[in-house]
Amino acid sequence: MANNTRVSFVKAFEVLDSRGYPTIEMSLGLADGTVASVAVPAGASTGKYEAIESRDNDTARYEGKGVLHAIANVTDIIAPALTGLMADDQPAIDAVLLELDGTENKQRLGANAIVGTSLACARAAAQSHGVELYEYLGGHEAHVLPVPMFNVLNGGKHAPDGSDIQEFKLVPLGASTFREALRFGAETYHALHDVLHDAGAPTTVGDEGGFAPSFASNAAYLDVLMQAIERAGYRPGEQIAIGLDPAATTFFHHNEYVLHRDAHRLSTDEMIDYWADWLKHYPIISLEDPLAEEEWDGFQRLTSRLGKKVQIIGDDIFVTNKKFLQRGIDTGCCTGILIKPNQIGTVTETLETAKIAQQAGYACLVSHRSGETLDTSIADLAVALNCGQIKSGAPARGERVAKYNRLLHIEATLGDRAVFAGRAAFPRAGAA
Ligand code: 2PG
Ligand code: MG
Repeated sequence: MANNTRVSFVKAFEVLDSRGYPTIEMSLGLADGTVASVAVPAGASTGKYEAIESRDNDTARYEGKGVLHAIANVTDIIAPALTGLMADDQPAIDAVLLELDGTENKQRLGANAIVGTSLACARAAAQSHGVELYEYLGGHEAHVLPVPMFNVLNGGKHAPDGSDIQEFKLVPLGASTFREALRFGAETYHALHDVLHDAGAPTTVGDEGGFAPSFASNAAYLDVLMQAIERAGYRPGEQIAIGLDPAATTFFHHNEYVLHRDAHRLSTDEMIDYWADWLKHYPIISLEDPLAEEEWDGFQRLTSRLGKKVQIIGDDIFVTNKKFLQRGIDTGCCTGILIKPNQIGTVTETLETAKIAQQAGYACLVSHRSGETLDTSIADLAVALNCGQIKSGAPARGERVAKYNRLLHIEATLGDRAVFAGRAAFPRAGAA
């Protein structure tokens, strides 16, 4: 049948995410018989200004985290408005969603209902046109395989018994293909398991599949990471560098950074000194949310001091929102942005924010959420943007490796056209 991308139905179901909390799975049909499915992730260390996901707050079910209201919004409000529209006109679809919601932060319909619908339209349109999602979103130029950042030590809100720092990541920038980078990461993850085991530390894992031992200082986590890189036979810094996401908002209390592991309470400038010291001793190439989300002045000082040595990524401070990103660009805060579609709510807004970042010379790091599903849309998004960086947790656990495995397939499909971003993805890092 000739492709006809008019939306014929939109359905939503309540399913569980990787943490065992409810989320939305959607299926969207087109007039030509195409049916696409997507599932929506959920964060734990969420930024204050993220688009708001709809939760039922009915404490009789799932501790109030049910999504039946969001599903009713899809069935009663979104589906009737979208039926008959062309799914391959993404800007028009997303404009309808924004208008139906009518709020600044998507609180009426819920960012979970909106992002699911928006992504399902993109996926259905790609299928109907017979192209891969990355090509549909990024066009024929989409060909760069991102450097994966493997979160192999989990802490903060993702593993409360682990470090204060939420994520310690392996960045295999010295690999020559994505497939090789994945092997570097998995081998080092297993070496880290052995390092921990030999030290008598537990090898239980946190929300993103990384190990979550309890050590006496935050730097001790970097030390085992360095040992693991070497034990796996790789050269730290050259083949595998380190990325951090402290998610500093989560330990910022009453204007102080409270690091329980180190028994420290630090001012903003002392926190900046702390990171500067780590940069001297470890091959850290990427630093995300090193300060709390409202510390714009602090971010400015930190970026002017450290921004040439390491990429500074804004997650909670920017929340994939072009308004906050623009403020960061105008005032010299950060040198890159985390890109999470569910933080802003639609595909169109996500692409727009990424484009603004790229035009300003800011790096884009495409990201999963700590609560995930088997949905792999972010893998395609990273290739569509040619941005060269993705994080999807450890190279273990089904919902994490689903994205990495999807990238293996994309690399194979692109064949000779595939380029692995490698060190070139980090032009802002490594200067003296
Ligand atoms: C982050 C994310 C993903 P969460 O802070 O970058 O790792 O965590 O999804 O809990 O916000
Ligand atoms: Mg983050």
